[in-house]
Amino acid sequence: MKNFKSGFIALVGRPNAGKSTLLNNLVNDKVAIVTNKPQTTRNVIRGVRSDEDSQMIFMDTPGIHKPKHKLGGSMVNKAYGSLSDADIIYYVIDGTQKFGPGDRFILEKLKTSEKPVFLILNKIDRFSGDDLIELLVSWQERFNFKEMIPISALKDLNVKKLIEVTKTYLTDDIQYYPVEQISDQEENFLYAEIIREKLIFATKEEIPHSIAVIIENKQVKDDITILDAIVVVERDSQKGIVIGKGGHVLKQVGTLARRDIAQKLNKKVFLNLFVKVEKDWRNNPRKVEKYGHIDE
Ligand SMILES: Nc1nc2c(ncn2[C@@H]2O[C@H](COP(=O)(O)OP(=O)(O)OP(=O)(O)O)[C@@H](O)[C@H]2O)c(=O)[nH]1
Ligand SMILES: [Mg+2]
Repeated sequence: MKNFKSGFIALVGRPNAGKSTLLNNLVNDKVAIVTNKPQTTRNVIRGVRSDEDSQMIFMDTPGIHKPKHKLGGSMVNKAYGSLSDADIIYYVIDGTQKFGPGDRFILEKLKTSEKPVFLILNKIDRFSGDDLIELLVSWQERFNFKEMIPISALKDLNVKKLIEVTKTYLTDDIQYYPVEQISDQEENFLYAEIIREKLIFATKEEIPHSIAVIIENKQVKDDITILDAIVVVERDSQKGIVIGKGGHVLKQVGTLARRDIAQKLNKKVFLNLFVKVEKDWRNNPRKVEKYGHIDE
């Protein structure tokens, strides 16, 4: 193919900046779960965007934060790991949030990389033009960004421009993935993530962070897929909340997740959810590996 270009792009930033929303927008599909709660993403998720003369492999990463558990430590390490795999780095920020110690910390990390770093100023649908210029000026002074691009990942503002600019930085000429492939995720991981997304929305405070989901069994019978999923929590009290009075919370989660999975599969889905308590699993390296989907 003449003039074909490709490359790997890491999306890094603080939790809740909109990295997963941006990944989904860039690949025109929902490959990563999105919630309004920070620290939603726990793994590096690759999304592939192919067109006639380019292929971009975007790596969504867990939000960089000060870890309080082994799980958090593993999440942050994965985000760092993506920096070395990348050719280009998008530093995604939530433009509605003040510059803080978290940003300072990430910028120090980015200074040790020699790769082009773009500032992706996200959520511009939430503020006015004058504020935007002021913000861009303040960020310009903090780091030698190769590009600064204001966008709204959610409202799809300026994302096309981001893609065009990124194309000019691609240097490889290898087609890494078949054109029809948009993600590197295992099916069962994706289903577990969809269930986890619904559970995060259905719970609050520490519970969303304490939840893990794994698919224990999958059976395909004619045009029906039967999934058995285990929802892991850290305490008995959390188990009660996740199940809800008369099972109503789990039932609601199951309905929403089943709908999404059926849509992905274009098939009928039966979803059985089981809740299990694994005391303090987020601090147990072996359990973090198992429930945090480390080796997928
Ligand atoms: N208003 C507005 N909200 C956005 C935009 N992009 C993302 N959001 C919202 O911000 C929240 C966090 O989005 P995510 O995409 O999950 O953020 P993330 O950076 O992947 O978060 P972690 O996985 O926790 O690191 C969600 O409620 C999104 O709907 C945007 O452009 N505008
Ligand atoms: Mg995310």
